[in-house]
Amino acid sequence: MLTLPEGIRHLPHYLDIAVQQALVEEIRSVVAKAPLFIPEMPRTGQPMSVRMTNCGPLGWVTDRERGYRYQAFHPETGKAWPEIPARLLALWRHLTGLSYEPEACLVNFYSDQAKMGLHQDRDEAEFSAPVVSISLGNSCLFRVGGPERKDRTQSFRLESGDIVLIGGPSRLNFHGVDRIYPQTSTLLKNGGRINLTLRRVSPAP
Ligand code: MD3
Ligand code: FE
Repeated sequence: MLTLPEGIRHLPHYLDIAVQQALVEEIRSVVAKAPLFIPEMPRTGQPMSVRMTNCGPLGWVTDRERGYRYQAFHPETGKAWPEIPARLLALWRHLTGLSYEPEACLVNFYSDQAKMGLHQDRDEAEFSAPVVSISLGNSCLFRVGGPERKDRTQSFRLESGDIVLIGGPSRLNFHGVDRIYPQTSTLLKNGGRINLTLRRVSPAP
């Protein structure tokens, strides 16, 4: 039996195909204004295999010199991030019941070879707000552990249209993406996977 850690809710097949397609179009328009960049590990400059961009007042970026951070502008164009599509703000409102908006929507693009190592999300100043994660395109094997790196982990599959809500006691749990399963979705014509995470970054009002 697979029981997720307390505070993590997996909503399989939450978004229907039409909504998934509409989201992909909206993300294409975000990427046209804010091109995908290759994030670098702090200090080593080692490139990550996932490509990223953001929408919203703040975006998550990382490079060798300045490390992990949120900032209001694209690291290469210097332009403000595009707005978060209204459909995503409505989803956040509906799923969280919160009266304030997310400030960042991180867009992760995984090629079929990409992965993301086990890590914590701790660059936000507000940990009481949940993270809302939306999966589009090919399926992945997702891994989640506890608040310490040594804690036992469990893996489960995330599919296109799935949503994961991460909150409360699991907000600082270690997690990562072990692999993408090629050809498990027809949503993205060139394969790969998109993950969107909606986040509150600064203290909630
Ligand atoms: C569990 N992204 O962008 S989203 C990330 O699928 C990230 O692209 C993964 O990890 C992805 O930082 C996973 C689901 C997620 C997000 C935050 C979490 C799971 C989490 C925070 C704590 C525990
Ligand atoms: Fe993360």
